[in-house]
Amino acid sequence: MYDWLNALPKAELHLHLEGSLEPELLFQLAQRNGVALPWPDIDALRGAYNYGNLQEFLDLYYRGADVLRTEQDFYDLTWAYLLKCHEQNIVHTEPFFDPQTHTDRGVPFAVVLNGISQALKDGREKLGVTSGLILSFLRHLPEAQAMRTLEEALPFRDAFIAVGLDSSEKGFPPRLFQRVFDRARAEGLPAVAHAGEEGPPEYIWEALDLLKVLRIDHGVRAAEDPNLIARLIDEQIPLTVCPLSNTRLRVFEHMRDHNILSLLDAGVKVTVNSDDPAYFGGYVNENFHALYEHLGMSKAQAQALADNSLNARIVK
Ligand code: ES4
Ligand code: ZN
Repeated sequence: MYDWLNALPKAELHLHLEGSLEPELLFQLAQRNGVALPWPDIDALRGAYNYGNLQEFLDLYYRGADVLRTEQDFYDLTWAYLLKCHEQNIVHTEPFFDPQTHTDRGVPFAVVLNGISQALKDGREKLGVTSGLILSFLRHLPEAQAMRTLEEALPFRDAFIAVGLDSSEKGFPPRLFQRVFDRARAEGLPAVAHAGEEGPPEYIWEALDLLKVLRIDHGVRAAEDPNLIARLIDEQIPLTVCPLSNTRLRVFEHMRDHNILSLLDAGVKVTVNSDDPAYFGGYVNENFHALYEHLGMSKAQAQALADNSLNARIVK
């Protein structure tokens, strides 16, 4: 079963490039850039990978991203992730990056984008991994700053396939970002948004009705609202679900409690993704393995999940 799961061709639709920064590369970049770290060694950093909720993880994730300074750093980060895709039969990926995490530290937008874009191009040419990049706004910061980020990105319009919305969810509903998503749509950029990870089903309704998203990132709390589930099925709106992330961040206490297969069997277009693989203990294949081990996922269910991921691509 493991070999069969590993060999399935699949797409990854929910991956934060900053969250693919493995501890070894993090320490290497810190040394290369002369950045002092709060952890004495890699084991101490790994020991900090223990979170009670989304915010505790995000505090570590933003701290880790501070080692990313040069175009080469962003290239190396992205290339390491693409090698993993190649290893895992991820034939297509639509990763997020968070420009504000870098521009707010003084790293120019073009430095971030050029490093990532060059690696994605090499991934297509040398590994055969196709891709499209999603520019994600940080929802814990004001909409005006997201708007400024969009303005900074528009000269590079062709480098993106969509905009997204991530970071701390509770208290930062999608409706706060309606104008920036309106602007992005006017520029021809489709949208996705994190909703219903820690936040309530209302945030998923808002993402659909106000931000006009094509997919919902996470969305597992939709299960609390039967009318919402009916709509997701009716409109075939994909959910990019991240099982290991959800258990690490205590959205579900144990993998056996996860609702992804119930949603699949109900007719929701769920997909399997890694979110922040360096921080949550695995890439896409390890997520599939966990569903087999703890939820008894069948081959037919795994095939449907992989097919959903390929069909839910923005880049066809
Ligand atoms: C994230 Cl798991 C998760 N949720 C929201 N925002 C994020 N950014 C990176 N990982
Ligand atoms: Zn995410």
